[in-house]
Amino acid sequence: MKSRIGKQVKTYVANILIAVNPYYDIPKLYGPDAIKSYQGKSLGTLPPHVYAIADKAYRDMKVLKMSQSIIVSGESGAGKTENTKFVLRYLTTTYGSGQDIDERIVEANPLLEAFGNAKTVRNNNSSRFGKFVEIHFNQKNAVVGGFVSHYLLEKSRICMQSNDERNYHIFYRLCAGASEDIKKNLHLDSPDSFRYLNRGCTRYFASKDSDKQILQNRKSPEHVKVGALKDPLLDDHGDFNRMCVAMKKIGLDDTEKLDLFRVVAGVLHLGNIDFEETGSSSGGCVLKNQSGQTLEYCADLLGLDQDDLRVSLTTRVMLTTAGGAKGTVIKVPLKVEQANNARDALAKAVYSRLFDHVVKRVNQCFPFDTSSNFIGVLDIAGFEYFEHNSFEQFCINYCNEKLQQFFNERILKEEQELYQKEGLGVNEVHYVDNQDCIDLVEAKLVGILDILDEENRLPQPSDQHFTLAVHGKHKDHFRLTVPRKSKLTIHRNLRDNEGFIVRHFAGAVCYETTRFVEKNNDALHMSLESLVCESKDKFVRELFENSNSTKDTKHKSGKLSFISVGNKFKTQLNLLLEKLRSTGSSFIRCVKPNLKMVSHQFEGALILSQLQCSGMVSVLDLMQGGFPSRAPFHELYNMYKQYMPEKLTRLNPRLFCKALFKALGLNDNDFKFGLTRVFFRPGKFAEFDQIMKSDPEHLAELLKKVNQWLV
Ligand code: AOV
Ligand code: MG
Repeated sequence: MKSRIGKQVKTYVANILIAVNPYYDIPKLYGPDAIKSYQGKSLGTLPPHVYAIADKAYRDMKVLKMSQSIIVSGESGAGKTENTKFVLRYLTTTYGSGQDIDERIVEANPLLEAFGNAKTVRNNNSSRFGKFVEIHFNQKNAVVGGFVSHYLLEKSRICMQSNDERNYHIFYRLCAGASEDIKKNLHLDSPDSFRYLNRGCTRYFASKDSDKQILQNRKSPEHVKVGALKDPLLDDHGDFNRMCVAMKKIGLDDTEKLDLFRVVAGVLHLGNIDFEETGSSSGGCVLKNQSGQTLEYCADLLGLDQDDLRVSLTTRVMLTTAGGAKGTVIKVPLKVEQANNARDALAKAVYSRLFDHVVKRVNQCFPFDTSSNFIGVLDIAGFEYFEHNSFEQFCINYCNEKLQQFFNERILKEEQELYQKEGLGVNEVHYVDNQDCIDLVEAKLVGILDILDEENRLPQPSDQHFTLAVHGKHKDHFRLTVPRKSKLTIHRNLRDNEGFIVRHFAGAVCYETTRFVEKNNDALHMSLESLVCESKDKFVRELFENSNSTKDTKHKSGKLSFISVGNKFKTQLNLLLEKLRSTGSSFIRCVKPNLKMVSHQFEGALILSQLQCSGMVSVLDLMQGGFPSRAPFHELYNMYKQYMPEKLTRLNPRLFCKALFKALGLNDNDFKFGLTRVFFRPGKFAEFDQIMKSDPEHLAELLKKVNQWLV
């Protein structure tokens, strides 16, 4: 595999593109000239490139009259999102209709990233949600519109970030870039003054070499004024302006923009509300004195009544059945910790609804009435495991398990079945079927997701009880073990009721189940729900409209209502896979060259493990003896029929191809004839294609040869 970083950052394994993140801009590699040069070229004619994959998807769509998907995968920081954007830009530039829509599909990204991306220790612009972007084409195969589906925004980040990580970009950008006017109206100050922003990011000192290098590489050092919580690697001020330009381009007017900003600011102020014990016998809590102003700001920005907000945060409404008075509403005071949780739950609900709205709004800017086919690009986080793994990792890895199965199906299973059907006599390659692992997670009743839902519906659900239920139902499951027994992963001293280990295709991961129950529930408790649903602010109210539709209807004795996050994701994921299975597919495997996020450093072991995790090793095994490109005889026949001497057209397509190949003097090892099509060794189809596509005179010459050979 060629991978000299900086010179050659991509290679193919069969038709799968492996793209190494160069960690520096290579304008020539992606510029307009590059875009032009890949148009209409077969895979392999030019150096490996995302554009080549995009063009192949387009040509497949056109020729096969079938929608296509491009699955971009890899670990955090490997380049999925950047490559996704290159694909979108390529397709809209090359096959657009020359209207606004083309640009909008590209310009939607800065807005989505502002609300859904954040700085993590692995990537300064890490996507904290998954997306599937479809570009739709009309009968003439020109772009008519787009559609974005999103998956699982990471909600925990809204209230809490790990060390050296940040909240979503929009918060800092708004504080850094908004006009004085807006800042005044939204009562915004430095990010330092907000709880939701000042608990993750350590104050910045450019100590790490990698950071220094990145700093040096930045074009303008002027934004590197280090203020509190201002990350010198990120240009919040400039990014704010770029985001506003993008908003304008996709058609958001000032009112809509301010709606978004108002809610973002509302969430920030909400986070600053603090509680303290009342000291009275009822055991409840009240707002701390200094939170009065904050409460006012927050209520004001979200269109809520101050007193209602205060009461909803510090008490919970319960329906009581006591004393025979069925259905009496009582208010139960909350403890400080419970009030903190209520506040955070509200913040998460508001922000995630806001994100849903942003995606919905984005979709309105490239609408289409009818479409013949689409090309979808999937950019979703790859397999991950950290020191602590929670519900988020569990969902992501479950998703990757499903995608891996799809990859195996498409690349390994279908490929081998085809070889067999066509009688090629290629050695079989074995791979591990991971259906058992998928079942472990999603099977009805006994799967981990259903066990978790079951727990959520109990009167007093607990993470420990759930964990024991998982172990109880899967005692001897090959894929599941208790943390105690296992030497599979490094983990902290977890007890059996505190976690479980799943053996994924890519490795074993120990999940800590604290907060699984809470994270699996998307519902707000009743008082908060009705509070926001009755907001005086139309925009806020609309964010929460229809939110009752998917909820558990049971509302027994004030029990928390329940919307399952896990099962919603499962449903979404199965729909996505159904869609993927109905399309032709291409794969881009992104690779992260080093952990320091710097250019020109290539860590072999790190890269090898990524290739192993993504199942590339089995693919390499297969392709070593395999034939990744193929063309049906009749297609070749039809393609060249018009140039053929009379005598040749009477031949059947298979014989014609034989004659043609002989005449071309192709090496026998480079191709193989199956029953219905000819198969090529990697790269050889492109060579063949180039000969055939060269000038007609040359072709005529060749065909004369074919004729001679026949005589
Ligand atoms: P990811 O999408 O795979 O991570 P990104 O696409 O955000 O990773 O890439 C991370 C960073 O690497 C980008 O911000 C760029 O600085 C750099 N980069 C990636 N690809 C290229 C390229 N082709 N040319 C130049 N720089 C590049 V995550 O969303 O965290 O899973 O969650
Ligand atoms: Mg990303």
